[in-house]
Amino acid sequence: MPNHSHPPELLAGLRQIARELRAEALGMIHRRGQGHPGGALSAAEIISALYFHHLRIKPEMPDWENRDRFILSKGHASAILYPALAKRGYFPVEELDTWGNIGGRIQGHPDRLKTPGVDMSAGCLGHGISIGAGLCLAALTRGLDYRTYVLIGDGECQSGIIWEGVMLAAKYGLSNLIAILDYNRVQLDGRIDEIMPLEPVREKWQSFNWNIIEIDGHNVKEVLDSLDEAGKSKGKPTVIIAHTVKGKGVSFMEGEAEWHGKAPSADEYERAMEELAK
Ligand SMILES: Cc1ncc(C[n+]2csc(CCOP(=O)(O)OP(=O)(O)O)c2C)c(N)n1
Repeated sequence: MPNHSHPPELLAGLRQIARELRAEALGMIHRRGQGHPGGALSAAEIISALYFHHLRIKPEMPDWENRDRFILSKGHASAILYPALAKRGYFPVEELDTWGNIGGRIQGHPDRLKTPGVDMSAGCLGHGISIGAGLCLAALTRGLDYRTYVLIGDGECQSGIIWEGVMLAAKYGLSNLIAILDYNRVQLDGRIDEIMPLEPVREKWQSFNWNIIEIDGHNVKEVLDSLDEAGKSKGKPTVIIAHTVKGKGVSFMEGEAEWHGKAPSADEYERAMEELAK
């Protein structure tokens, strides 16, 4: 992948935001007593780079028709998305404390009809690529130049509908569709390799005629470079295969399926925050 130039202050700022998003996400999960820390923490740099630099959005106009769309297809990782939306001004930061409240705007899984800035309701895994492809077709037919970014999980790729969407996007040459695979190699209760092997991942997407970029998903420079590079694709959708670590940033959560969907106790939360502060 060609090297793009980004000012060091930008990279440092995005790293810092990723740290803050992780802390916010764990705080939300701890206070609520439920949530999905593993897959939230693995996506922190990706969300930071998208929401605090790359996406063409206007938080004051969440329905602006030519905004870039972002779909958190792995909707269970909402704890990393909501703090980013709040920090960008889609809703007050204090509202994060209402996460999951019945009737509230910030639901456990993303709800497009309730939360400003959410472009697709998610939670039932698998649908982001197909809906993203639809949004991209809509852009082309309406003469709009927005792009659609879809964050998917590796466990999520076990859903057959992922591959239906992948075929469709290639058929229509949707270069305005960018999938980001959070390849943390662990799903709900075990390792991908044991439950349903996904390898060879790169060759799979290649055989579906997608443009492939492979990065370290915790390296903000590589994340930014890959997003820039994806924007240059002609006639092919792009998948950014982001190698990540489930639970990244908290040693006792890293790589552990146990932390897929469990809230930290008071003691665990304290230890986690100490690590994140380093
Ligand atoms: C259609 C569907 N099947 C099963 C589930 C239950 N479920 C929630 S998260 C998850 C594992 C997802 O793993 P992965 O995509 O790797 O997510 P990550 O590791 O990034 O959190 C499963 C099976 C679901 N939400 N939707």
